[in-house]
Amino acid sequence: MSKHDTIVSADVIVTSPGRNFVTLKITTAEGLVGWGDATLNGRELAVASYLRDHVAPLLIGRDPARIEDTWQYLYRGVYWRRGPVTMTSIGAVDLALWDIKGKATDQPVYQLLGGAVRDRVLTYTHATGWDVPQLLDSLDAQRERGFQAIRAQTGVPGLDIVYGVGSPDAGYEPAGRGAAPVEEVWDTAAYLRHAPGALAAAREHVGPEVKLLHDAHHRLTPNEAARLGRALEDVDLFWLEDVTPAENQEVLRHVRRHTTTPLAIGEVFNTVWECQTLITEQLIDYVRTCVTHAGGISHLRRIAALAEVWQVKLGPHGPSDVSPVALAASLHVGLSTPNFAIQEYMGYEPLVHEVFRHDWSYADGHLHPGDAPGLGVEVDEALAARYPYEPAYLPVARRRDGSMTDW
Ligand code: GCO
Ligand code: MG
Repeated sequence: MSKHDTIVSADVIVTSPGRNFVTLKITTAEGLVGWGDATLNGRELAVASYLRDHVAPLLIGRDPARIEDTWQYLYRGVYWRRGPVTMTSIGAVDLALWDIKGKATDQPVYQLLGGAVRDRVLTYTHATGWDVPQLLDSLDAQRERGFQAIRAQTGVPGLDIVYGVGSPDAGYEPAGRGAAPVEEVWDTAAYLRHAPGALAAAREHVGPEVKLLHDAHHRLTPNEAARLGRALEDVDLFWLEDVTPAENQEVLRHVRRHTTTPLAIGEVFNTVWECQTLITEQLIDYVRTCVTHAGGISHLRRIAALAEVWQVKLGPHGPSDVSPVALAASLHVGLSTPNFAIQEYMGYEPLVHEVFRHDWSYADGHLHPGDAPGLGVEVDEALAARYPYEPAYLPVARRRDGSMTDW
């Protein structure tokens, strides 16, 4: 890439090799191609439109080397800013431009971020069971695959569908195909009666060394969260995630006063400003912002820098509903960022690995981004084109009396 290279096209690819992914492809006059992930589960086409209709035309003719200036242009230069659709779009552009810079300089992106500060990135995956024996089997299966950190979710007696619990042989996929969301029934009291015992059984089963995590998925009041944190203290969780809905950060003060169970929050946050109170008041131990949904590599690094000052670590979101391009980007940040603790890795269906050919690899409970120039992921466009978008939604949840609650 010479000093005179320019962006000549920015195309959006929506593909559904088992589930929907939105991918941005930026091409330069000198023939460099950069890939960005723009997948926002259940709202894919909103991001595709934002990119196609409002961002792509503005990128044409710009200097691909000016990553930070483009970020500022798309964020600060826009009056109606913030929010998941905007920030995911900016994230996709940012990832694609870092990919191009890596390819232009023949360096993996982590080298451009200052180089490796660790040899590999610790990862956690999911274990799931409708009842405790099934959960213990699932934990065993993930340990056999080498995982040393595992998130444990169980069914709740009396509830037919529970967040995070899938069938033992197929991966958990929260989004359901179809024209409308699935409606789940949720009962917090039943969950609070059951979860501490199930997690205590999980700890007893795996012994003290395995890192156990649990996701409450935004459903509790501050006091319920405080009580759950207390009830889980002997389980020695690595983290308890998303105890309360994201809107009111101040409520975490109450939770924090009552429990020392480590807390992780942030997968639905889109900017550093949304994480600010939680980080600067040390109300959390791990910030979970996703490289795609929080404005790309450039912005995730800003979040990491603020978090580092306050001894908060990064444990980014890495569900199967962001693409292998996003996972690659998160790993480049992980390898080069001192206060990066752990990367979520749910894994992908085999077909996804064919559409997104990646240099990152998994071994022995750890991931590595690989040493290919750029992010190290190439998209097979012909294969992607064979799997068009299919409408899919995340579920919604109702209480037993029929009123809506947080999913
Ligand atoms: C996690 C998340 C996911 C989300 C999903 C929504 O911790 O991995 O909570 O399971 O529910 O990404 O699209
Ligand atoms: Mg979560």
